[in-house]
Amino acid sequence: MKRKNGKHQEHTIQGKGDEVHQIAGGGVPTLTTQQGIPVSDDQNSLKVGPRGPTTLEDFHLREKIFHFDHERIPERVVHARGYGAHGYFETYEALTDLTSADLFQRAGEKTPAFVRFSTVAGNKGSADLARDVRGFAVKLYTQQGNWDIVGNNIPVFFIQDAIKFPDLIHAAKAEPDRDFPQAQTAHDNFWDFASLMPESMHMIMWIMSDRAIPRSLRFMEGFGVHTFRLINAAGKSTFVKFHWKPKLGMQSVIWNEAVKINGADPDFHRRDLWAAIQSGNYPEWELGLQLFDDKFANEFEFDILDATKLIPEEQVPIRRVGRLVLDRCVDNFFAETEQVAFCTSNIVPGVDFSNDPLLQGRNFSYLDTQIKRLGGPNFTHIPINAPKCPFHNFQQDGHMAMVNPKGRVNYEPNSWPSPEGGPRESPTTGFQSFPAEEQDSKIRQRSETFADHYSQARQFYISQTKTEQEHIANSLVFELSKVEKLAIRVRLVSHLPHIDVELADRVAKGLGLHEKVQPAKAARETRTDLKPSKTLSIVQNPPKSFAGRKVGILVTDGTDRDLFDALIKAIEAEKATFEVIAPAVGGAKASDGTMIEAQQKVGGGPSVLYDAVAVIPSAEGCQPLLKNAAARDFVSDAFAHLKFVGYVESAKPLFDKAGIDIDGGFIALNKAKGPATFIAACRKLRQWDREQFVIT
Ligand code: HDD
Repeated sequence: MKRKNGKHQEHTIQGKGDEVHQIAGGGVPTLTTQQGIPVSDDQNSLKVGPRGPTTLEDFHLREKIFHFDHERIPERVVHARGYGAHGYFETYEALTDLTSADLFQRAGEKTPAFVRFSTVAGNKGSADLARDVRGFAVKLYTQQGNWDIVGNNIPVFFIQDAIKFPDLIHAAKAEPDRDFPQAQTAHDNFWDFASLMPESMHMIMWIMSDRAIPRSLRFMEGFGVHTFRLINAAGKSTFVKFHWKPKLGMQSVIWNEAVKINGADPDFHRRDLWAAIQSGNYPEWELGLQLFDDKFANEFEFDILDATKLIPEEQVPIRRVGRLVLDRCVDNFFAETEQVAFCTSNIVPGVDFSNDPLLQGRNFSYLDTQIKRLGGPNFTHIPINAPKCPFHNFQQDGHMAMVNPKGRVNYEPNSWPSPEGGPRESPTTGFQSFPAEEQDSKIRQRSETFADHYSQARQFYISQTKTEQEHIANSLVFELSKVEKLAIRVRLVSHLPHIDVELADRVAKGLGLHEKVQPAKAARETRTDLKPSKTLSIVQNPPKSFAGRKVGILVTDGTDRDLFDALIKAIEAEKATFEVIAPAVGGAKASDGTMIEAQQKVGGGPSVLYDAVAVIPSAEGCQPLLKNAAARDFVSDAFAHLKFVGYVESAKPLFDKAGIDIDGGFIALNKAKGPATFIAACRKLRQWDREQFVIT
């Protein structure tokens, strides 16, 4: 511990003794401070003697710690937890008749895109499988500026007027005194608010459905929600609603599965997106347009400006006009996903807003929030937010100005000739607002045309399969059972008879309400003439294949190598993926003595992480699994979550031990064409018939 010759010989070595420790030279760059000063020692602060005190003079220490202290920016007040990726949008055909938007002028045009998916209520570190709306925000870097479609995976919203948004979010997030529950609406404040806001009932049906627990971000739809306008070169306006349709189809998990995924892999959704892109299985959505004119708007049963309503696809079919492909993960999560700033007010020539009062409020909120989050007005200088087309204006200065105009002229009009005089407005190519005629008194009033709160809630409910209806009832019972105040439970249930009497009874029974609940006073009677819309159901719109899904294969020493290989071949032929789960992550020795590589150990890869499972132990290898709780859970959860199970005879003792009765969803793999039959069955995703025998 003594100084030798004034040097800290023994102690400067501390922290550098590791054989992987490298120093600069021979192609390894020299570590520097932010000011570019080369650093000689990054292991020890500057001290008076080896045991201190530390000197204030140590600018390297101070700079390093100061920077660390400032690493966080405010997380988003909503949609804090999110995951982004880069890609492109490709236009199928020119849409010049509809819009002058540059990205729709040429078939085959590719526009760079960045997409951020998110949950709404939870903090940045919350688990992915919360029951929640998913944000689906798309930034299109067009040749005429950035266009943001800041949507959700649900086509309607809770409220009709932006003035209620702070209340909605306060009520949905953790309660302010106790700061829980995290990332869930299953608490008094949310249901108190919802029960007092009948306009939320349509959205409540959606968030209580399986839409709010998607299997993957890749398997969900996206919606622009509001009505917008497309404007063509002649100034003609067409109303439009935006839809994103996943190429791989829709898929959700089961609530009991969601709860377990959150424990097994809280990053399930982001890991899935990352893995798909890294492996070249690029997720893809088609952009669908619902186009309609003033006549339709006037005749439609509801107000097209009311964000709690949708237009059924049966009434206005969807025209698919392009595809969105995500083909690149971010290089740096913070720089891109955290700093990306979406604004509903970012639209391009050829697109315009409608008077939806929710949208009008959003147009203020997003810009405002970016200034707070990103620290000033220059957030468009951050590469992820900068347009990819040329841009010129006279805005200047402010915090962290990165893009600074050169020259003398910083105002307009000016009499300096080009180029010194700078950019000029363009009446021909510049953004033009649609000259809608507006005239009325200035009032605070909700339109009468927004008053029907139950009819589309009913339509959504009756469009679901029996199974899906049951899930809605079950989640209402679950959420309301977490509400402490009986009056709130009762008040919420009082809305349900307006949607469906049987649903109301089922929820009341599930909650053990002893007295009959009187229906709430309705501003409008529920319409019963709205027909079921098949496209609102997930189960009635199954995917065409098992592509993009994942099989978990449970193996042990002695697993039949030929069978394993045949199974892999069938999975890969379907463009699905797999993970091998073995008693040890080091892998298993197959029947022919070769090693089967494993990605998970039993317990590390529970079946909730897979869309289907194959259980192919050897008879000997199965024995230790019988005592293994995780192995038993692997099969009993697969059964309870209605998964297809490929199996061999020697797995049967494990099924017996888990109390499983083999049904039609179990496919014997060692029969002729076993693996192919198994994968073909998996295309149905779940053995729904089994649900009547399982209560989760
Ligand atoms: Fe919002 C973020 C979607 C209503 C105010 N919202 C945000 C994000 C999405 C949505 C996807 C995350 C964007 C990202 O990934 O960075 N919001 C919606 C949809 C709505 C909606 C589909 C209804 C149709 N939002 C809404 C209203 C207001 C806001 C009515 C306020 C009046 N939303 C915000 C915000 C956020 C936001 C506070 C938080 C972080 C951010 O904007 O960038 O400004």
